[in-house]
Amino acid sequence: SEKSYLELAQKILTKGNLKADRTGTGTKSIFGAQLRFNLKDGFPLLTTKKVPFGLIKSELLWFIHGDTNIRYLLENNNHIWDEWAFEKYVQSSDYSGPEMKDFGQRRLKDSEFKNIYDQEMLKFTQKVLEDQDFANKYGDLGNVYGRQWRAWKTSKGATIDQLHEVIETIKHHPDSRRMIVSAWNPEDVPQMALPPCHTLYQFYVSNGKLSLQLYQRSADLFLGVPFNIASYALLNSLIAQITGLEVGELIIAFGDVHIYLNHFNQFEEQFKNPILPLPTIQINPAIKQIDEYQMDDIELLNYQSAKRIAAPVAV
Ligand code: THF
Repeated sequence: SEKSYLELAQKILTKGNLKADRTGTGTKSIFGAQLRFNLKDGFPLLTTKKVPFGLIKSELLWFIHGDTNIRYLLENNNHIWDEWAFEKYVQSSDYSGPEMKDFGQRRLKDSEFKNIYDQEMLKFTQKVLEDQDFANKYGDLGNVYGRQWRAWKTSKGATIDQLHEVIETIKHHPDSRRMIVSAWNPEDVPQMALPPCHTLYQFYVSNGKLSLQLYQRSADLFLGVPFNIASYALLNSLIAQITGLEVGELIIAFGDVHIYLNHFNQFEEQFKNPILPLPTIQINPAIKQIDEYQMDDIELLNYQSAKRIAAPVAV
């Protein structure tokens, strides 16, 4: 529930271990925690701050379609993966603009640099939208979620569509204990800019209800986790509909669950806001195949929330 999410945040702020991290920002963290959401209670979008559901929807459809190129996200005004593509571009020999080394940290500390960075980023995203060859080369994030879910490469040169296979198993062998999709591919990890944070998920069917448990190895509690909760709740609902099941529970098991040092004030602000009744989602009942879902087929209803609370993302 949202209450347990906020309690987890309190616990990390008071008892978490201070740790340096890859991004140079610094975090407080604990290792191992679990959140449970009964999806019958409503759609688990946080209400103590506004969470942009449209971005969650387009990101999830991007994964489901097996797409790994940020162009689709940009077409839907979704910029949450821009930095990871931009980083590849500025490190390449095709980039000849101003020095962008360490842009994730520098844009927070140096406003003059931030202006230059924003201009270069705008040029980059426009080029991805306008130039298909450039998009193919620099918009693609490689072997990220969409690839591993829909086209996992085997040692024999074939591919495995894990998402399709798991849906077939839910339909035909719902008691199976092997309904797993893994995004963690040890062969690919060394070459990846960002190895998958939501690593592996499993389905469970009982009493006509579909439940999903996710293992998340690394969790940015303020920015990422609200997205991840809503994203996997939505995935579970989309699959429940095409398999003729009701929704059950969403469970997230965390590995390193952390709060970045520059998100502490945001949490203090969020704690003051009351928890409001949950929204619901409405899915086009005509859709019977996972690949058919498009943006218009999914609608969020009755979302009440506090205001958005802005926070910098660590790259
Ligand atoms: N890296 C870090 N440091 N945290 C993450 O949560 C994260 N992700 C993905 C990949 N790397 C990550 C990207 N997901 C936002 C939300 C999710 C992201 C990245 C960024 C974000 O900034 N959300 C803002 C709104 C942004 C906007 O309006 O454009 C918010 O207020 O929620 C975890 O999967």
